[in-house]
Amino acid sequence: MLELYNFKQSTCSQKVRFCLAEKGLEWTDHILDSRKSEQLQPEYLKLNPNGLVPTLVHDGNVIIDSSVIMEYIDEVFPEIPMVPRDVVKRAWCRKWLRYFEEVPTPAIRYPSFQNFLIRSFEKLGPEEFDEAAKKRPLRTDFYRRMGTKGFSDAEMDAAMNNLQQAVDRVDAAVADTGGPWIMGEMLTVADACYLPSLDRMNDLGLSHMWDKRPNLTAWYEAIQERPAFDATFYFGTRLTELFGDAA
Ligand SMILES: N[C@@H](CCC(=O)N[C@@H](CS)C(=O)NCC(=O)O)C(=O)O
Repeated sequence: MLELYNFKQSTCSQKVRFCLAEKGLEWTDHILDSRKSEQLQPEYLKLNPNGLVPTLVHDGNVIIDSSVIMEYIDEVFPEIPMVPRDVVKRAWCRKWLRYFEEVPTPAIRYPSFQNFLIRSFEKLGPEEFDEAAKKRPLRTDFYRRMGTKGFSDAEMDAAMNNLQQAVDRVDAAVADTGGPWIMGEMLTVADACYLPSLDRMNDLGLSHMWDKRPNLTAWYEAIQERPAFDATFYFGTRLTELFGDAA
C-alpha cells in the first residue's frame, strides 16, 4: 500500500504525484493543510522530522524527500521505467535531479511566497512570526529572511535569474537530445522534477520567461497532454486557485 502525505499546491508533492500517476500506481492521498501548519504536528514530525511534504509510506516503510521518493518508486515499480537503466544515462538523469534541486526548486519558493504564501503570515506580530519561523526545522532562516514584509529585491532578482537559467538549460537540453523530453525519447524523473517549477511559473504569470524558447514550450505542451498531468494538477493545486489573484 502506498500512502502519500502531501499538500495539493506543493511543487515537491506534485513531482511525486506526477511520477506515481505516470507509472499507473494507485495511492492513498493524505492531504495536509499548510495554512494550519499540519506538517508541523507531532504525529507528522514522527514520519518526517524535517516538517516538510511530501512523505511516502510504502507497506509501513517511511521514505522522505521527493527525488528520493521518485527513485524509490522507480526501483520498486520498474514496469514503466522513469530512470534510465544504462548507468551513464542514469548518472545524467541524477545530474538533472541535483541541478533542479539546487537551482529552480529553491528559486521558485521566492515568488511563490512573495506573491501568495506570505499572506498566511502577514498579520502576525514580530514575536508570533518568529515562533512560526522557529518551528520549521529546515526553513527557519528562509522564513526569517522573508519576514512579514517579503524578500529583498536582491533575493528576488537572484531567484529570477536562477529560474531563467533553468528555463534556458532545459530548452537547450530538449534541442540537444531531440526531445520530446529532457533526456530524449524517455520521459524520466528529471521531467517530473522540473515540471512543477515551470507550472508554478506559469501560474505566477512568468510564462514570458520562455516566450523565445520553442523547445521548452514544446516540452511543456507535450507534458500537459499526459493523463498524469491532470492527475497531478487538479483543481486547488495552483496558488491562484487557492489564494485568488497575486498581490
Ligand atoms: N527536499 C525536500 C523539500 C520539501 C519541501 O520544501 N516541501 C515544502 C513544500 S514544496 C514544504 O513542506 N514546506 C513547508 C513549510 O514551508 O513549512 C523534498 O524534495 O521533499
